[in-house]
Amino acid sequence: TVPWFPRKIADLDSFAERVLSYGQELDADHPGFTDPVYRKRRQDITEAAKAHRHGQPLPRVNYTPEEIKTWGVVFNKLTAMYKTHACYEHQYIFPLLVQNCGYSENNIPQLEDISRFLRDCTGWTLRPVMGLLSSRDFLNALAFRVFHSTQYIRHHSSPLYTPEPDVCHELLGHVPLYADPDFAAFSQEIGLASLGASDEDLKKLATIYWFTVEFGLCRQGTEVRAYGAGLLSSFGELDYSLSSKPQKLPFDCATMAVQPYPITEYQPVYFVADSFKQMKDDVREYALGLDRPFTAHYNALTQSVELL
Ligand code: H2B
Ligand code: FE
Repeated sequence: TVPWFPRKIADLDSFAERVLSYGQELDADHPGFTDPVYRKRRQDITEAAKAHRHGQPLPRVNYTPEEIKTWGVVFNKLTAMYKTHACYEHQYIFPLLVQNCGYSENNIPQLEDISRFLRDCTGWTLRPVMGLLSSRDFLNALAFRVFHSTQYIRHHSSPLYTPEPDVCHELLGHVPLYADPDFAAFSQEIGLASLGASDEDLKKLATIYWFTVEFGLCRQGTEVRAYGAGLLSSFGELDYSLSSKPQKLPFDCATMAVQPYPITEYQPVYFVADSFKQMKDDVREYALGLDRPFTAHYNALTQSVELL
């Protein structure tokens, strides 16, 4: 039997309650674990995310000077590296986010403003989320061109480290590429493949997501550059990933889908793609080989999934 999956965009409302970890509870190894002020702040931000429903404006957060300071440290460290380390698409889009969405050292941009901007560019929108979703829920949303984004920021005691996604990871790492039409189409393709996928196939798609959207490298002219959000939001790994230390394999869905990876260390292996267009075609073809009695299409006019 085929696992349940969302058929229309409002069905994503049912994900709001189903977060796996963090959100309000913090593990003992989280830098904010013993800070009651931080924990209370997280709770306020995640409560608003939990209450959000499709069609409503996204909650605005009035960030504190301390939070903005943390953002500023991360922002300056990373933007200084983008010229030499980020893919051209990221570099092209970043100034547009500065102009249109309030990206700056002194301001944490608001999801509502970014979501409107992305919708104009590629039809992608953001949804606020309390914490980590299951792989299935998270990938299913991509089929609707919806990206779930956290809204809280890492603890100020370690601005260059976070054990979980935060607003720096989402807004600096993920958001820029969702304004690129080819990357947008590629990412949606993973989402469409995940709808009703078996647990085994879902794990493979989550692994493809890991090696592309999170940790992907791409060839640009004679150089290799980063497009993965895990790299573009990590000062240390961004530099390491382009060095000669890790292994770099050519982009291939079937190889990538079963490649083991560590989650708490720098990646020993990266996959280098030729173009987002090529990636999209490859994932679509890969999806045809999965064990599923239909193919899924997205009707953007009705914002619903059609099965063929
Ligand atoms: N949930 C949230 N909120 N953000 C993510 O980036 C995320 C997630 N990534 N759930 C998913 C899991 C990823 O690790 C893959 C698809 O397993
Ligand atoms: Fe991420």
